[in-house]
Amino acid sequence: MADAALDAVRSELRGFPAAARELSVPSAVPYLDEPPSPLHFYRDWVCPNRPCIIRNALRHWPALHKWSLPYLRATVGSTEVSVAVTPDGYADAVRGDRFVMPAERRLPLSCVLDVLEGRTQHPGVLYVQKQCSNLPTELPQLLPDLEPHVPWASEALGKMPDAVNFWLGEAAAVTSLHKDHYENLYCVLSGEKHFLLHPPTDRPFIPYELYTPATYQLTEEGTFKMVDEEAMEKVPWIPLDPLAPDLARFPGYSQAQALRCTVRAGEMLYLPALWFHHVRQSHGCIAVNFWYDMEYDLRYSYFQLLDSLTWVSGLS
Ligand SMILES: O=C(O)CCC(=O)C(=O)O
Repeated sequence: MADAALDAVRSELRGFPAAARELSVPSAVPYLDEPPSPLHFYRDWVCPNRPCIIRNALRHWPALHKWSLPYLRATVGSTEVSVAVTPDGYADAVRGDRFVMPAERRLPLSCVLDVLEGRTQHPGVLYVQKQCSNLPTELPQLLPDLEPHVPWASEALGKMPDAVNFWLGEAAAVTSLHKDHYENLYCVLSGEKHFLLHPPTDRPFIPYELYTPATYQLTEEGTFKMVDEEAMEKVPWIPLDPLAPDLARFPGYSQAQALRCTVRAGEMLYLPALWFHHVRQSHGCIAVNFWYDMEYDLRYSYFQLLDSLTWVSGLS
């Protein structure tokens, strides 16, 4: 009897993503030619938790015309920034039986630019990606080149961003599949970013496991070692690479449907809270994003329920 009930729950969970997709998930990420009004943004995109790519929203930012690797060298080349360094380009990702975080190095931005421009070599893969408002805290000289927030989004959401992040890295730097509790406005200033997305409703097909956390350490000889973070609790993370999914191990993922999109210089992706995303980029891509904390409303509670049911029913 208990087994039959559990099977019924699993079957409902497996049917749920397609039903949700039919109701409200687009088959491709739509484009807007102009930034929406606060009302339209809230009504058409935030409320239904739907992504879109907005064109012409950054046209008035000097950054769009000015930012390039030589410009960054001239303006902030001597400024020290925090740089994520990994042997294979994957920061915050599952490697073997560990969840591994990057080695963090403080380097003048010119060192990163030297690597990006092929003037010098550095062990591993470099990514300026510290997600703690590194734009205002580490590179405040760049602030006059853009707006401190996205006014129509701040008005729609009734708040200011929690973080404004600056991203600059090598083509090999990849962000593994994950989700955040932020309404994310992701702006590309130079180059392009390739997003692979899953709606939160695909959760029953997205595997999670618990991993011992570890951090890469870069040795004097330029090699990497993984050091366990003994004091940290185990981390739930997604072991699947959506670009080469191991369907023998995670057969459920074959039923998930990814949306792929490329965000080009001058475009802004609205990535709704709780959407799963995997991100790649062109070499030397420069981007800034605004993280607005999500509303912890009923949608959040329903997602938590979906997440818990997926875990306890053993679908994960
Ligand atoms: O640009 C990237 O590499 C990752 C972006 C991301 O994960 C985020 O904004 O939440």
